[in-house]
Amino acid sequence: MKKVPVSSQSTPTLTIRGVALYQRLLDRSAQTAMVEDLRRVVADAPLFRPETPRGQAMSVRMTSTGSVGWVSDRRGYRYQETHPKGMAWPPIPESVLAIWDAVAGTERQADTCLINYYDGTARMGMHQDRDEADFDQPVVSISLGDDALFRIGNLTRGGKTESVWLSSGDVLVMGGEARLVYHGIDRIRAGSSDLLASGGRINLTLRVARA
Ligand code: MD3
Ligand code: FE
Repeated sequence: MKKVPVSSQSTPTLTIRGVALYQRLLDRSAQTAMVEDLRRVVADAPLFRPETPRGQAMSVRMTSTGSVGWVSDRRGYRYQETHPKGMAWPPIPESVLAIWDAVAGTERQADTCLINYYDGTARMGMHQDRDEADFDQPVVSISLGDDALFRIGNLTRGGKTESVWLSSGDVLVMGGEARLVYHGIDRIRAGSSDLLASGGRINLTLRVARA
């Protein structure tokens, strides 16, 4: 059996509207090791700043790993087999896949991991994740670096929302009815973590994109 370098915690510390939160699932050494793996990824597949289909630059910078990666430009949101610069995406690091194995609760393996980088002023507006082929497959998110204020809404836009601060090492699992809820990141608490030498926040989202 593959070694999973996380605490043996098997139940969420908090569940909000069906989103399971495992706080500090990764200890500091697991976080440091994951950041090292991500530095190698970003050296091969640099972060880029996507444009929305309406031509608005996003504040979050991104890259991907896996057989496909998420991109956005004037042609729309989609998964594709290559980075905008043309190369194949790097493989998903083993350290990251181990988290999927520990918490996703599905037989399928993730085929993509999106890497989002937030500087102190970046945010992500409320949206649904619906570019994947099978909504029965969960999404797993890993937070690294500065704290972020995560907001969760409803299955349709608008209505009451709930917010929770995410910290470095936290893992979220969105499955079942939570898979299609609106969600976003309102703001980053700049300087709240010293994990990343230049500050900011990394969020990883593991997904099954293809059918
Ligand atoms: C709830 N990223 O990349 S991760 C995204 O922190 C995205 O970078 C945010 O939303 C971030 O699409 C939030 C938490 C998350 C991810 C996917 C979800 C929450 C979700 C899908 C359904 C419901
Ligand atoms: Fe999302």
